[in-house]
Amino acid sequence: MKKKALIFGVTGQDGAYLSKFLLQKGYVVHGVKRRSSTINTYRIDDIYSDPLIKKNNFFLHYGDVTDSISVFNIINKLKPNEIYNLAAQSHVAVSFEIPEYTTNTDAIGTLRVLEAIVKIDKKIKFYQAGSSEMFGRVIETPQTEKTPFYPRSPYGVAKLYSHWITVNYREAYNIFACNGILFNHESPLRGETFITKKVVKALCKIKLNRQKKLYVGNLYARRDWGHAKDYVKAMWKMLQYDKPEDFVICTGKQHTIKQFINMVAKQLKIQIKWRGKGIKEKAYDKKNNCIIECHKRYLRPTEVDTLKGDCSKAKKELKWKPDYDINYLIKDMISYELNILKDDK
Ligand code: NAP
Ligand code: G4F
Repeated sequence: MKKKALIFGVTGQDGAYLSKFLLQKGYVVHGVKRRSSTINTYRIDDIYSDPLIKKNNFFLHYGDVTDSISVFNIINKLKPNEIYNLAAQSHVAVSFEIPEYTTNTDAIGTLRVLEAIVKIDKKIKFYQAGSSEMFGRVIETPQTEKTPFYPRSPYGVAKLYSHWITVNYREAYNIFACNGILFNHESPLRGETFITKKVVKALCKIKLNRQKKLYVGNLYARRDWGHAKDYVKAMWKMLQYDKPEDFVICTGKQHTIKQFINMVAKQLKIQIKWRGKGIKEKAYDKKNNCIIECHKRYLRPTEVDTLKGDCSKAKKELKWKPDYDINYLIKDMISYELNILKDDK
């Protein structure tokens, strides 16, 4: 019998990579997509034409984690072996603008899925997409599974609720429920308003004279960036482990936003020089044109200044390690972007 997986958030970056990964492992994959006025499946459309993936193993269902009826009905109808809850309003800055919606989706959405599992079939394994944002104003570096949390945004607080409700349902109802505490992971399929995608896309356009300037916020925040391809493998490994536990997934290396920009510029052979300080810091190309400026619009009311993880537990217990480094990640993102720009003249 083929294993059946259900992915909430299938149309997102991780949903797309996880779907392909599970299909290649021989799973039947069901995904929940939201109704939207425009088609929102561009990240998974290629699944249907992938020669490595057997046909008739991938199905989509309309649903929403803010709608407990749809959550219950889908799980009840499918009775999957594994559920991956990747559904979230995942943008930290936006969570300050729509805190109530973010909480409903990112916190109570998880409760709805867990409650359905307990009512329908306690044997269903559950993965919760937790975040390094929960460490927020970090208490120690590097961060491990034992580091105390201190979230700094409505998003981080909502994810912290999801973390603890997952632990609580695991202990209260003896279900196989795991929290992945994933540090930032990126890819060509990353949402356009996250910093890595925003920088790669803009610098590719600047290189091809299709854009003049990029506006960013805090250049000195530090992040531990990995590749989404590696991280979805860790999600799956957590659900194959012999007991349900929580795991930090990261690379253990960190860079500032400014270093990330410099690395992208270097790979694109754009020479840049930085001048100025604070919000007035700007980057200039070799003709002295200002191509990057900071704008206070992109600063957050409370920032997470630094994140750097330690994934020793995942390495030891799950035999997981990241295969891709930041240079490969940037190369992959640039090549995807240039390919699109080439076709989009
Ligand atoms: P993403 O690209 O923003 O994808 C989020 C997915 O959730 C999309 O499919 C989105 O649907 C869906 N969604 C949003 N609200 C929903 C709702 N109310 N009901 C059902 N589905 C809903 O995020 P990602 O980068 O793939 O991340 C996946 C998960 O991991 C998220 O929970 C995120 O918070 C968490 N996480 C991400 C990272 C990271 O660095 N990427 C790190 C740690 C944790 P639409 O396509 O219709 O918008
Ligand atoms: O790319 P970001 O928006 O990602 P952030 O806030 O770290 O959150 C991402 O990673 C989390 C894991 O730690 C996930 F849980 C979450 O769902 C999401 O995937 O911002 C990264 C850093 C921040 O410090 C931000 O202030 O980049 C800084 N930044 C500077 N200029 C900017 C910008 N961020 C964005 N989005 N846009 C800017 O112009």
